[in-house]
Parts: sequence; structure tokens; C-alpha cells
Amino acid sequence: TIAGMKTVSLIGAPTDVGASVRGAGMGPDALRVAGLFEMLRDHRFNVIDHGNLAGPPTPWTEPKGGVRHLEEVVAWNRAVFDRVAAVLAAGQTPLLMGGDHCLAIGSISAIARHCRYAKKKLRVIWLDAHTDVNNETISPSGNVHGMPVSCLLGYGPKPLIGWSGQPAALTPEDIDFIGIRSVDNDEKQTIRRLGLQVFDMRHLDEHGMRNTMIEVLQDVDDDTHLHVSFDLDCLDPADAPGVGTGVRGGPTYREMQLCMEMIADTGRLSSLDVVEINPALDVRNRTAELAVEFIASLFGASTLAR
Ligand code: Z70
Ligand code: MN
Ligand code: MN
Ligand code: MN
Repeated sequence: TIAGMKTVSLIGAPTDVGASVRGAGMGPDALRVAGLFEMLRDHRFNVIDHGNLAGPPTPWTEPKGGVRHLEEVVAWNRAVFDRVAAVLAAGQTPLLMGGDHCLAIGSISAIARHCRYAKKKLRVIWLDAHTDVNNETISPSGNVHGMPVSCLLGYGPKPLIGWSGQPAALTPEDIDFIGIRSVDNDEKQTIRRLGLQVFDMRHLDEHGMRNTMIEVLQDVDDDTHLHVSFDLDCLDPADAPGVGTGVRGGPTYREMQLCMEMIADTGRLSSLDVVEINPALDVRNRTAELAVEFIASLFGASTLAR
């Protein structure tokens, strides 16, 4: 590889263990079929596909103590944590291909630990229709894909807390949410209590994506490790039908492209989760293809860049 060239490591986590709709486990192959590897290579990144991690099958049992599939969620996240940590230690950029959004617990915990050792300031941008800040006492579903943010902030099922080596991987100021339009009642209280920065669809309508992203990115500097956690249900289901829980009224294609390009312009993107693609609900792999387009922009492929 050329010296100084960035290496992007693709990590597949083929599971729907944190969801209650089946099918997100096919996400990694959908992204491969949509040409994720080739797109990154064509943009002159060195790319390694680590293949798929192994983990238990989803048992499809009822929640126990407010949580569904806790043991299996822990196993999958352990595998994700270990691989993301190894990729970061090798100086590479991890790109987690989910799988459902519960996997962000393992991914972001490993990143937070790495940032502490590397003395980097971690900033997370959460692109989602949902805030995923439920926990086992307030979740209406028991699905852990609705709880990763809470777990990373230190509130959630014990076996999922503290993986970064600190009680919490993130503080509320470290994370900004974009595209939000579905928040459960008790989540709303949590958001207010913790002072989370939620740029919901109303904010995007009134201020536009450009002003919103200027605000989100204002404190990103040379010492920042910028992580993007990209839930494809952030998009409008008319554009991205292949998701388990689509909510209408998402950002437009143009708005989301601008969001990705403005993140790319910081030059600080250092890790990425791409989650919740459900090929079983998709139309001819449209959602994975759309994801690849947005990931290209996130990695710096603007219209006039060569
Ligand atoms: C709901 C819950 C969720 C994704 C659905 C939904 C959460 N707030 N997250 N789809 N990606 O069950 O907690
Ligand atoms: Mn999510
Ligand atoms: Mn979501
Ligand atoms: Mn902020």
C-alpha cells in the first residue's frame, strides 16, 4: 500500500439479534453486492474485507427483564468490540456493516477506549429516525436496537455497560442526533434530563441541513475522532424501503448528500457503522445501493473531486 494511504476495514456482523423484525442479518452481503468494496477501492482507499463475524442465531424469544435476547446481544457485541478494537490498533478505519443498531454498543465502546488511549476527542453523529435511548426499564419493545445510546451513556442492562473501560463510553455532549422523528414517551424525558442534542426533522425543516451541520460540526478539530452511526431508517422509506421500521418524513436525498459531504469536509471521519439495512424488505437492493452512494460522499467523493 502507498504510505499514508488510508486503509478501510470492512467488518460484517450478520445479525438481527437486537430487532423484532427479521432480516437485518443480510445487511453485510447486501452492501457487498451493492459494490461497497469496489466503490472505496475506486476512490483510492486501500480496502480490506474481514468477512463476517460469527455469533449465535437469533432465538426470537420474548423479552426477559425488559430485554430481548440479552445473552446473544452480548455475544455479538463482544465479537464486534474485539474486531473494531483490533482494526483501530492496526491504524485502520473500521466500517461496521450491520446487522441491527444494537451493534453500535460494541463498536462505539471500542472506539471510545481507543480514543482515550490515543488522546482523541470522540464525537458521534447519530443518523437515525429514532434516538435509540431506551433502556430495559422504559423500552416499549425490549429490543436492544432501541437502547444502544442509553447503554453507551452508562444506563442499561448491566452486561452491556462499561465496555469502554469507563462507566460510560460517551457523555451527552459527545453525541448529536440528526433526522429524528420517532421518539417514545419515556425517551423524551431521558433526552431532556440528559440534555441530548437532538436535531429532529422540525429543526431540519426550519434551519436546513447546512445550518444544522455547521452547528453539529463547529467544535470538530484536529484532535477529534469523528464517528458516524448511520441507521438507514434515517432516510425516507420512499428512498430506502429496505428497513425494519420505516418512518415517513425523513431527510431528502439531497439533504442527506449535503450532510455526508459536510462531514467529509472536516477530514476527521475515522469510523462508521452502517446498520439496519433489511434486504428481505427491500426492492432490488435499492437501500444498500443508496447506502453505498452516501458512504462514497462520506469518504469524500464530491461531484467535482477527482
Ligand atoms: C423503538 C424501540 C428502533 C431502530 C427501531 C424503536 C427503536 N423506539 N431503532 N428501529 N433502528 O423499540 O425502542
Ligand atoms: Mn437506530
Ligand atoms: Mn432507527
Ligand atoms: Mn454537540
